[in-house]
Amino acid sequence: MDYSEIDHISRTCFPNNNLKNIQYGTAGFRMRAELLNHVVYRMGILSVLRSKFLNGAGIGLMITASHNEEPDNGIKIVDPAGEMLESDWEEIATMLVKVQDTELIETIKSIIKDKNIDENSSASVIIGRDSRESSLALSKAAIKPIEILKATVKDFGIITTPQLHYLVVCINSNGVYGVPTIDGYFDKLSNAFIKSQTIENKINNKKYSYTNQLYVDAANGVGAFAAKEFKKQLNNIITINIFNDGAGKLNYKCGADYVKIHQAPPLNNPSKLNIKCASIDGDADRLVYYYVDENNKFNLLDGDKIAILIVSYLKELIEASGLSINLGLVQTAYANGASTNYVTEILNVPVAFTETGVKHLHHRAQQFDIGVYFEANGHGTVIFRDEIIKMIRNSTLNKEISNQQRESVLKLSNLIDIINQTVGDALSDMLLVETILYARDWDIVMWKECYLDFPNRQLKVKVKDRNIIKTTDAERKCISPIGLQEKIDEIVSHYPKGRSFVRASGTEDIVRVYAECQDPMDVEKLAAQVSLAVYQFAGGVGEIPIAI
Ligand code: 16G
Ligand code: ZN
Repeated sequence: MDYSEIDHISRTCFPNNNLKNIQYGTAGFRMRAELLNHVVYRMGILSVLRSKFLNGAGIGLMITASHNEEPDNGIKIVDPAGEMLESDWEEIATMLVKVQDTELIETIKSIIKDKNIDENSSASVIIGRDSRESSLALSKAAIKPIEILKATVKDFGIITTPQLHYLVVCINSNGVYGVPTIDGYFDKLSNAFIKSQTIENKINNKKYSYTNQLYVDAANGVGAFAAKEFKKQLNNIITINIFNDGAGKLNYKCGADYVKIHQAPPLNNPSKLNIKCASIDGDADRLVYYYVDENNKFNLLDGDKIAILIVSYLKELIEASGLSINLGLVQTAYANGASTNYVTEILNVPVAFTETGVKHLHHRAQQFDIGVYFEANGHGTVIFRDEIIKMIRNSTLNKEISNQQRESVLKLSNLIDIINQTVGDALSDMLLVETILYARDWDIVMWKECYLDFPNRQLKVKVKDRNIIKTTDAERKCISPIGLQEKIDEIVSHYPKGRSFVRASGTEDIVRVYAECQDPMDVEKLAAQVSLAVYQFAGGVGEIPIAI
C-alpha cells in the first residue's frame, strides 16, 4: 500500500485540526462541514481497511448530516450487510481521526497488524452524498485515499442514505437483494407498489375512505430528488404533491425532525384542512405523517403510529396465511406508552426495547422471524429472516392451500419487495403506509384514532459533563448520578400514568428528558420537575431547563 502518498496528501491537504471530544457516534461523525476535511480523508482510509479486513466486501460511505442545519455535515460507514459499522471499529474510527499527522501511517500499520488484515486483499468502497453544498468536496476528500490505495470506488453521487444502504447490500449480495443501481432501486419499489394495487382488495368500509392524494414535505433535501422520481413513476396510482422540494433552505423549519419535535406543520404547508401530509428528513431516512384538522389542531402520526399500522397489518396477513411466523416489534423508551399498550394488549404482539440508535433496534429486530422496528422520530423498517422469505415465496406456489391463504401470502410476498429492509427508508416506508391504508380503505383520521397517544413532552438540560448520566434497562433507568432515579420515581408517582426517563444525547452536548402522563395539563409540569432534578443532581449549567 502506498503510504508515502497517503502521508503526503494528509499533511499537505487534510491536516488534523485537533478537535477535542471528537467521536464516532450513533450517526458517525457530524459537525460543521469546514471541520470535517481530515475526518473524511481518514474515513476513506478506514473504509479500505475495513473492506480488506472483510476480504474485499463492499463498504459504504455516506456523506450527510441528515436533519442538521445546512452548515453541518457528517460521514458514516456502512457495513456489507447494510448495517451500521461494527462497534469495535467505531472506536478505531475515533482513534484514527484523533491521531497526529505524524502518527497517521504508524496507526494505519498498527490497525493492519491488530486486525490481521491482508494488505494484498482487494477492497471496494461505495460512496454517496446528500445535497448539501459542502458534500461534493467532502466526498472527493474521502475518495482521494481510496484511489491512492488502489481500491475500487463506486461513486453514486447525490443519493439518499437508504439508497446507499440498498446499493451496498445489492452489490454484496451479487444482485440477489436487487439490481445494484439507482434505477434498480426505483424499479424494485415502484413495481412492488404498482403490483400492490392489483392484489390488495380495498375493503369499502363505507365510513372512511382512502385518498391517493399525498402532500410530501421533502425538507429541501436529497429526498426531494427521490420523491420526484416516485411521483413520475407512480403518477397513475398516487398523486404526490411535493413541497420544500429543494428550492428553500435545507431542514429550515421543515422536515420530519422539525415536525416531530415542534409538533407543528412545516413551512409552506398547504393550507387545506384534513389532508394527508408526510414529512421526510434531510437524507430521507425518517418519515412522519400529519394533518391539520377542522379545529386547526395539528395531529402527528409519528414512528409509533407507523409501526402500529405495519404490525397490525402483518399480523392480520400472517394469521390468514396459516404460516407459523414469529412477529415482534422493537421500540425505544421514546415510544409513547399508549403505542406499547396497544401492541401488547390489543394486538398481542411482543414488544422488545433497546437503546436509542438504529443499530440497536436493527439487531434486536433480527431476533424475530419478522421484526418491525421504529423509533418515535420516524426511523424504522421491517426485516424478514431469509428462511421466512423463502417460506413465504414458496407458499405462493403451493397448490394445496386455500384461496384465502394464497391471497395473504401473495400480499406478504409483495410487501417484502416494497420494504427497504437494509435500513429505515422514508420513501419505502411511505409506499408501505400507503399500501396498508389503501388495503384498509382508511383515511388518515381513522389511522390516527386507532389509539390515542399519552400527552408527552421533551426537554433538554445542559450539564457540565453529560457523561455523568448513565442508564440501564434500555435507557429507562438512570444509575448515575446516585439518587437521581429515586427522585424521578418520586416525582412520577404523583402523576397518573406518569413515565419519565433521562439520557445523555449521543448527538448533542445535553441531557434529554422525556415525560408523559395522562393529563395534558400536567405533562409540562412533570417534564419541568424532572429537568430540575437533572439540573440539581447532574451539575446543571445555564438556564433551567430549555424547552425545545
Ligand atoms: C442518531 C440516530 C437516531 C437516533 C438519534 C438520537 C442512527 C442512524 N441515527 O441520529 O437513530 O434517534 O441519533 O439522537 O442511528 P440523540 O442521541 O441526540 O437523542
Ligand atoms: Zn436522517
